[in-house]
Amino acid sequence: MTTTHDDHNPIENQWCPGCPNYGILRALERALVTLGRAPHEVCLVSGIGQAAKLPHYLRCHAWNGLHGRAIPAAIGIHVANPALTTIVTSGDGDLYGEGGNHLLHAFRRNPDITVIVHDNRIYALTKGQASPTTPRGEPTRLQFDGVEIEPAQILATAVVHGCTFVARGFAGDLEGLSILLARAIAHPGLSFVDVIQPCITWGQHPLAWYRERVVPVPADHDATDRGAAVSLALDTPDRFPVGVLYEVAARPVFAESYRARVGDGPLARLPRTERAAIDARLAAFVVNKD
Ligand SMILES: Cc1ncc(C[n+]2csc(CCOP(=O)(O)OP(=O)(O)O)c2C)c(N)n1
Ligand code: SF4
Ligand SMILES: [Mg+2]
Repeated sequence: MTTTHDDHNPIENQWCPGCPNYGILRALERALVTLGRAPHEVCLVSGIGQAAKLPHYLRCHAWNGLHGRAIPAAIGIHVANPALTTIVTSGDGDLYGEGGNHLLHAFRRNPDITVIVHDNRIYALTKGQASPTTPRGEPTRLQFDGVEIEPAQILATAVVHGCTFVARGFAGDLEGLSILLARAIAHPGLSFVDVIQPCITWGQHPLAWYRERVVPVPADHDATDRGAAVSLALDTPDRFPVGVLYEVAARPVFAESYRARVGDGPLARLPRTERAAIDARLAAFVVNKD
């Protein structure tokens, strides 16, 4: 039977009571159960921040590493063992700021992983400084007179760079988010979901403010139309279209040709001859062995 619940996890939850991060945690758990992924088949990967603590609270494999470095770790994990369902779950500061470079190139590389961004539009763990998605003019705990620059348009950037599944979710909608996450995880290739996750401690707006501004992606939106997806992705201050913005047939996934050569199993179980070949290449690559 598939259970991924946190009840068996001895780690005490550090999030504020009522934080919408709990909504993402529950939605992800529900999505994994819906898809029938057992705990040992899932690896959650994160960097640093409030959001990045999520892997502590689900019973499955986890890698919680350096600030901004979740994406390369997740790609490595998935390439080493494609049987794992590898999911990055981290914050806007972590994935758009510190790790923005990695995310940009992941859109191009198309590894078969899912990236879930808890987008609270601030650095919450460090008490509310501006992040790449803080709206222009919004005051924060550090930018007292308001942020001076426009926010980064990451969803549009994802579409432009060939990400084949781009969606926005809302942490205040457990049912809708769990369905969206299940769809994202099932999508072959990189699937990217920006989840609106208001920080109720350091953020400028309560959950209710966002609830009023969340709208479904229009029923007549053609999610295979790149131009329409970019238009929909471009943020406006007063509305957040939630749902799948862009979804097209997967293009070749990262390391596909390598996998075609060595098979689908974990690298650790490769025949000795193949491992010896990898060791030989690494040895040739390492110039300074001291
Ligand atoms: C290399 C490095 N730089 C800065 C920090 C300090 N730091 C810790 S968490 C964080 C921001 C996290 O923001 P976000 O990813 O949005 O997560 P949130 O806390 O908002 O969920 C920063 C700047 C750090 N830990 N490591
Ligand atoms: S500080 Fe904000 S993001 Fe962090 S747990 Fe509290 S409400 Fe959630
Ligand atoms: Mg944040």
